[in-house]
Amino acid sequence: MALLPILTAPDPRLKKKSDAVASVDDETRQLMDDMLETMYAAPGIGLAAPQVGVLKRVIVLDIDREDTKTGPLFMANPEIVEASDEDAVYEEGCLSVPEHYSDVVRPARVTVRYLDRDGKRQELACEGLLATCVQHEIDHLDGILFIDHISALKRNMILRKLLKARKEKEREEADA
Ligand code: GNR
Ligand code: NI
Repeated sequence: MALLPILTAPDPRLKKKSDAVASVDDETRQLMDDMLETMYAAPGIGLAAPQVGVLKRVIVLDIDREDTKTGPLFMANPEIVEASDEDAVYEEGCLSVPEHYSDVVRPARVTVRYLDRDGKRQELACEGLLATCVQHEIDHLDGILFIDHISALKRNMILRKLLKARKEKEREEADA
């Protein structure tokens, strides 16, 4: 297992569309395991492969680590096959948009079809935070961040602050 560095916006790799995996092989499983460790350490409740610079359609989720009944979810090639007409609003955050939070409107319930860690086809009905999180992660696979769902004014303000924070960090590192 290994901790992987998490990319932050603005980064061109976060805007790219990721490729489907041909099969869930040992390399995919290694990626899933490293992503889970990275997500737990962050800490976060979901992580998508492009956030660690790997442009593959792989996500991991665990919305409640305390809940031992439902362990982590590993998904390759996840697809939303059904979405409710009813919407829900959640205040979202993202490990690639550190320290910024905004309300995002999405379908309240979705059904996701995917390949699990064993390469077995699965379908899962999601609601609540899990529905929000799985949609947030699948967005990453299509180069979409939660800030793409809010007003351009707010988005550009956040992106400006992220760039400024990065430049300050680079300056500190250069001075050290
Ligand atoms: O850790 C995370 N928390 C979160 C909270 C509300 C809605 C979505 C998320 S996902 C985020 C981790 C992350 O950036 N996944 O891509
Ligand atoms: Ni995210």
